[in-house]
Amino acid sequence: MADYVSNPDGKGPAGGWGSLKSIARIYGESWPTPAVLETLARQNKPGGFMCVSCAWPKPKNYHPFEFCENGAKATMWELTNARCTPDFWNDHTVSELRNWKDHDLEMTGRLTHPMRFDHATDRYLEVTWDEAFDRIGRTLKRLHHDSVVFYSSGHAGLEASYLYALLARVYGTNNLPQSSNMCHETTSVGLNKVIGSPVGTIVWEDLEKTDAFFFFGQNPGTNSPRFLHPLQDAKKRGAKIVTFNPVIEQGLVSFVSPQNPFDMVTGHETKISDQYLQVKAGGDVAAILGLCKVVVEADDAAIASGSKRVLDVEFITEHTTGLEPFITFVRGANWSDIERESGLSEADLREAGETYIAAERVIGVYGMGLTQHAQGTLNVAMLVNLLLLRGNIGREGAGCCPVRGHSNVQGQRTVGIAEKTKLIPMEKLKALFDFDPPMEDGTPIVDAVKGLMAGKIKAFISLGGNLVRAVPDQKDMETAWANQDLTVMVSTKLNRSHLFPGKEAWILPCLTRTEQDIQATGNQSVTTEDSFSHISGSIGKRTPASKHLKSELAIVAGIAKATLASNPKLKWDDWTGDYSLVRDLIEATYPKDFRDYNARMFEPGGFYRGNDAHDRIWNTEEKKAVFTTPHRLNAISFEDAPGRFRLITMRSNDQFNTTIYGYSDRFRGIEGTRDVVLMCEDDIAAAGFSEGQSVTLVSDFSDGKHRQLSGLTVVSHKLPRGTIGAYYPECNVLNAIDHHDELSKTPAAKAIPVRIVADVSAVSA
Ligand SMILES: Nc1nc2c(c(=O)[nH]1)N[C@H]1C(S)=C(S)[C@@H](COP(=O)(O)OP(=O)(O)OC[C@H]3O[C@@H](n4cnc5c(=O)[nH]c(N)nc54)[C@H](O)[C@@H]3O)O[C@H]1N2
Ligand SMILES: Nc1nc2c(c(=O)[nH]1)N[C@H]1C(S)=C(S)[C@@H](COP(=O)(O)OP(=O)(O)OC[C@H]3O[C@@H](n4cnc5c(=O)[nH]c(N)nc54)[C@H](O)[C@@H]3O)O[C@H]1N2
Ligand SMILES: [Mo]
Repeated sequence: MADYVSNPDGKGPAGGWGSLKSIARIYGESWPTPAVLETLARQNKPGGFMCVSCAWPKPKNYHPFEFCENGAKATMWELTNARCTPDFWNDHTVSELRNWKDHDLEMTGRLTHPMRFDHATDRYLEVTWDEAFDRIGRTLKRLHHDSVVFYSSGHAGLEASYLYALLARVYGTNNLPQSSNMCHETTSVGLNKVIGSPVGTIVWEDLEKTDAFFFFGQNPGTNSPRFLHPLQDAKKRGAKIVTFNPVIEQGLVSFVSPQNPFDMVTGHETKISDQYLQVKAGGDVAAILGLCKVVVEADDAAIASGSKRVLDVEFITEHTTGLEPFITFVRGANWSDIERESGLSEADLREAGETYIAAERVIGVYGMGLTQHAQGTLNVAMLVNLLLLRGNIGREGAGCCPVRGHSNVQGQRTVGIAEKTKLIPMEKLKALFDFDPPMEDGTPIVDAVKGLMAGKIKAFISLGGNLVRAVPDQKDMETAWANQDLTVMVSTKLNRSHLFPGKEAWILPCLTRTEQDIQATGNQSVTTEDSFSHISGSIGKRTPASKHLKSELAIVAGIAKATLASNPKLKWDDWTGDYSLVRDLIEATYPKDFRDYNARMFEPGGFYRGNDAHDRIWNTEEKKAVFTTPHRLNAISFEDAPGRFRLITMRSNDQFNTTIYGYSDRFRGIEGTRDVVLMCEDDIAAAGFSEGQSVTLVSDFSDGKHRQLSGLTVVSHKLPRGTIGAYYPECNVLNAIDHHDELSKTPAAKAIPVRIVADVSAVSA
């Protein structure tokens, strides 16, 4: 605790005027009309539209403006006046655009027309929708179903997603990987393994009742800023917050609510974390082991003195398995190993452990800092161990809270976008649609990318996303992507994946959730599911960016009609005309989750789909919650070595994944560039570098393959020794496709082994 200060580099609290200024900057660049304010006022409210940014839940009792800095940026980014029309291609070729930055590509504006890539001229050309569907259908019919992948990024609503999964299965494949394969697959696999739930267990009311939040590798200030409001409320009623993060993230330090006039005028900030522990990247297994050790020692002392037990014995006996070997391991662990592997002191861990014991109800929050590691599922299991010791799952004010990414990433999985057949009620699909669903598992992202590189995957349909930029081994991915027979991208803006067109390549531009979606029965609403498993309706009211756009659902139906044999049960036109019919199908397929779906979709705060672990029903193999004895003390797959660093790939406050809004990471004080590497002063000195020097990061992964990223400026930042940081997606050239979580195959993007060398030009300059 010694050197934690509320305002580490004088950068000011999260929220507040900085947040309004940051929104206004995007306004200056691309905000079209004052009508946007009207749109923002409807964001995340019943009868309005659900944010296109992250999956943080929408409260029943909403604020006047229920959006955050980054949700507003995401909305305005979509509502830009700029248009990337067919004329754009009169002046540019695809080869030339490869030299453009991600930011500049998306700044060209909303895509307006369906386009086909023309190899002769190296440009995209305007086509009609009929031509696009017809030719895509013909190519898909020619290809083998195993060689085609139907990817989705978590944007599209439940209705389009359900039909997309149906299209893939009737076509003959379960190749339905999703963006969550790169983030919370660790949760789907790891949390499911230990508590039988692939998603978090808490609901909104738990946030209001908890006594303590333990944060592991999740950054609410940037990635789920509306979370800062319940955190601020919790602090006001005396709840404690303990944070484990190698980087000091401003949103976890202090917050000024832009929704609160008093706070805004006085600059009154709420201190968020009571204790901030700068764990090493990959050091959480040991850190959590330390916390468990404090709990077990306190319990042993309670037994010896005959006082009240610290473990929740009743809960453990009735609901869990595996305590004995785990507790033996904990007793046997020694503090010097824990300190070395976590980078934290025994004293600091004891203090955090005491906070954990003192709290009656605890919520464990986590994000990519736990999931994107070679032992990510072990990280998740360790957090669950800690929670189970005191019965902190399935009880009011307590539980496990993985904070999801894309706005509908969780929901897409719920309605069938999944490569694993065991997750899908195939018999129901068979009965509803009169076809034989494929019974072999499909491919997750890592295997799909490897299949591409090996030439086995020949076509990718992308419902959103920018996979070329999002996956490891980006350079090889560019070549492999362009070698495909067919690439189809359903997109809103131009991105790098469009610049590596397959032999036949299409861009199909779609409406976004803020826009009207007029079909045969009028303006359609769609639904999404948030991180707390609540389903909310969303209605767009804005005039579409172009009259040539189609909805995601209509595009899916268009491809399906052109590809699949006719079948009277597949009523693509009827479904496109009236999305409530699709909701009926979802309800018929998943009756327990979607009871009275059409009637309940506009309930304030959304309707709750339910969660068995929340009710202490454990759908694990053991039918109990499982204690996991760790097989190692860190979450990485390599040894430390002199000159080898653990690279965290970071998100700035000015991006949404591969969409780069701008070059201001104001919370970390980095302005005007993303080409930086953050290191602590001692590491800079030990390596013989100086601040401002230009360096190259070189992969030090065990396969020995050469991967590098040059031209990064060294910036001094308060980090643990041996842990360095640089931005995603730029760093994806450095990661290896084989570097992933052992069980879930989530790419390990938070501790990439690298070396650092000085750039020659910089040395001689
Ligand atoms: N504005 C904005 N919002 C977003 C996104 C965005 O890019 N921009 N992306 C969306 C998506 S798809 C997702 S999945 C989520 C991602 O949201 P988060 O889960 O918050 O993801 P990151 O920012 O990648 O990393 C989270 C934190 O982990 C810390 N960390 C890194 N390594 C370790 C470690 O070994 N241990 C611990 N304890 N901490 C570590 C990092 O310092 C960082 O603060 O956000 C969603 N929301
Ligand atoms: N090194 C490293 N790599 C990472 C990560 C990391 O932390 N570090 N994070 C990983 C994570 S968590 C994720 S989720 C992935 C993200 O991977 P993806 O989901 O594939 O990428 P995005 O950047 O979210 O996709 C952006 C594109 O989506 C399109 N789009 C935007 N809105 C819509 C819409 O409403 N509909 C449709 N159809 N298209 C739309 C736009 O054309 C835009 O260019 O990256 C992963 N990669
Ligand atoms: Mo994500």
